[in-house]
Amino acid sequence: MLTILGDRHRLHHGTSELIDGELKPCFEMPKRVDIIRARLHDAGFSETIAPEAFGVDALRRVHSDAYLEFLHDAWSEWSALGRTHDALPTIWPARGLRQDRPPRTIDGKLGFYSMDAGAPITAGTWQAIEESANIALTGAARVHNGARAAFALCRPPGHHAGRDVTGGYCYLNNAAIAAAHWLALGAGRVAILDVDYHHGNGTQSIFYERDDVLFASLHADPLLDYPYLLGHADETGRGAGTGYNFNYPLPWGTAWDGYARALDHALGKIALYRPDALVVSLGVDTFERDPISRFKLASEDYLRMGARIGKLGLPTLFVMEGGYAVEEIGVNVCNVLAGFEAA
Ligand code: Q9C
Ligand code: ZN
Repeated sequence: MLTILGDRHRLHHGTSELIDGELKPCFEMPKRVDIIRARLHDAGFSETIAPEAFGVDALRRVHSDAYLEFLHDAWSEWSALGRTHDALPTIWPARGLRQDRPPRTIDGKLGFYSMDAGAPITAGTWQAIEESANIALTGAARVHNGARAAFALCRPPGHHAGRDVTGGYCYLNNAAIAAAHWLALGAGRVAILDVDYHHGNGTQSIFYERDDVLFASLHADPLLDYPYLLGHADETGRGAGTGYNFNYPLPWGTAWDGYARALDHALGKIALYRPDALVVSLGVDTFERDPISRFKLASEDYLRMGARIGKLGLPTLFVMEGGYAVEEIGVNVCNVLAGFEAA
């Protein structure tokens, strides 16, 4: 399995996030990539390459110009006020508030472009998210050029980021950017399978009205868990996208049997769609000992997950999303890739 990875993710290391009413150390940390890299090496996945630089046009297929400008300039505008700690929003564009007049000052912009306080902006965030997107783009290009599959070791993750909104540790939607690139390279249909514990609200919203990208997501029921405000089963797409969005909200405590039933259903929908390529938003926060999640998948289950995805026989790009049981994240990710290759 070809892996695309880089070092600039290290420039993004948020200090704290709001958990249970307290500021606690960020779960989304550079060590996640270190552990995955070490395990890739031990598991014999030694073919690694650095990302190429694709430029802003590849990001503009998914994100608005105003949002990209905001992300690019946020740290300099924040630090110009003498602030040295992470930039976090203090207001959000909730019901009843205008969505069409971006504020001019940084505190206003942080709120306007955020869904929560889960995506701190630091001095190196732009460099890290730009590289993370380039990692996904390089992976899509490699698979388009004939590789059977690739693993984009993206960090920060991306699936909660919408066209012009950050949230849940996400800034640029790497999976969506990869899918859009595949279409630009000539693919007619791309499917995205999101197996992160949390609903991929950003990815869903980006492609909700389109029939050239099918989105299927397995996740904790949004009535119970983050992101709370999207991910129900009755969200099936709109306009031309009607019938191309599939959500599988699952209860807390879901273990392999219940998970596999939903996964098989999603894979059946993807097979019927006959996509030219598959992007897998690969979160392993479904793991039984994940510190912020409540599913019960065991490490061996990730071999089974990879095998079922592999049986589709599609050109496939795995894009790293969540997973916070840091010591076990490498084993779980490598099990998905090994199961896929064995299929
Ligand atoms: N009590 C990803 O996995 N906060 N993002 C959870 C738990 C947000 C997760 C709070 C979780 C975001 C990419
Ligand atoms: Zn997640």
